[in-house]
Amino acid sequence: MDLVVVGAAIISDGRLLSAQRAEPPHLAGGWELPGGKVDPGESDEDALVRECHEELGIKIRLDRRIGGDWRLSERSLLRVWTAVIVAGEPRALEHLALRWLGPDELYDVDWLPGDRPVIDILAETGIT
Ligand code: 9L3
Ligand code: MG
Repeated sequence: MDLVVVGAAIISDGRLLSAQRAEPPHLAGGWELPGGKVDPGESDEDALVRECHEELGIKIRLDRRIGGDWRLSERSLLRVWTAVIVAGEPRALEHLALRWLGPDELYDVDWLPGDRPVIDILAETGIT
């Protein structure tokens, strides 16, 4: 069974939120869509709302799924939803930094390889 990781493409005022990982060492410094592992017995959607609260201190509402299962590694896959913030202001509680990216800035950060194809879809379809 693959480990399911969920990620949020949080969009606000036409900009996408990117977050710089602090760990593990081989991923630290890379940028990702915030999120994390789904716990046993938890739905993907609940996990994503929980992770964004833990990592960013915000409450989000999921909007639409982007693509299907994005392979992260031999054992794990990534599922992504677009989302909007319904409460709070994102803070880097577990990341090194946060950055809002406008439509022309989507490739200004060094995305983790697993997230790149998702960013390509966002760039093609537009983030607003
Ligand atoms: N991961 C990759 N892209 C993402 C996210 C949220 C996570 N957008 C990878 C990094 C870790 C694993 O998935 O190897 C689990 O993520 P986390 O629970 O450490 O955030
Ligand atoms: Mg995480």
